Amino acid sequence: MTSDPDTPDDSKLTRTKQAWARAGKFLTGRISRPDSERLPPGQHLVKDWPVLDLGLQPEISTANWTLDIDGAVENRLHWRWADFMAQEQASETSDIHCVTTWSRYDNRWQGVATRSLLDLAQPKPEAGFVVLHSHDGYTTNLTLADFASEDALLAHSWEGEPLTGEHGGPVRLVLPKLYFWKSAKWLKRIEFVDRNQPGFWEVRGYHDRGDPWLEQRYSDD
Ligand SMILES: Nc1nc2c(c(=O)[nH]1)N[C@H]1C(S)=C(S)[C@@H](COP(=O)(O)O)O[C@H]1N2
Ligand SMILES: [Mo]
Repeated sequence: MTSDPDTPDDSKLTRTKQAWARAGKFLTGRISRPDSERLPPGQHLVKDWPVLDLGLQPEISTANWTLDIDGAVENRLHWRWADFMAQEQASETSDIHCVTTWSRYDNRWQGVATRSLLDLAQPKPEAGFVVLHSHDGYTTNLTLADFASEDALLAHSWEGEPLTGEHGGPVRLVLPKLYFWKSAKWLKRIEFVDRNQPGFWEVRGYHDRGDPWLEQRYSDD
């Protein structure tokens, strides 16, 4: 133990701050960048919003919509539309970066923060990964830490309007800090798992993580 008066080490505040540091409290995961550095390497800006998918756009009404949250969680959840809309609502404005090189700035999303979902579902200690399952058969994988990003949403609205079918409505993930293929459209199930399970594009040569700032487009092997 040090008795150096400049390094008080046992105040209540210090202990509280240490607990916050361990929990990652207040970590936003956001980096503020000047405008000149807002576009990740190799991207170009678009003003429209391209539609990209497997060519099969399932039509799901909110009346028939359900979302399952299962796997390695303490509390499995099965939400119908009213359950989902009764959750705490969040808004985020974020940029889209698609691996096919287009980016779109300032998309205003509304939905349920993934962190709210995690508070309810309580992933078990072994749940280090998440698999998203969609109605078109698409899957994509994330680490729990990426899924828990502060600005990640299960989005039901874009620019104040319900998310259209072609863009993944009723509900899609929006995870701004990774390339947009990680943001699964037509979400139907969120599965927590103890091992990484590469999804549709990840087994077809896309990078496992997909950080646009590191240009993690395709895997090296
Ligand atoms: N269910 C599902 N989600 C998906 C896809 C898909 O084919 N099916 N394509 C991904 C890809 S490659 C991209 S770039 C974005 C496109 O979203 P957008 O059509 O709303 O622009 O959705 C992602 N999520
Ligand atoms: Mo994409």
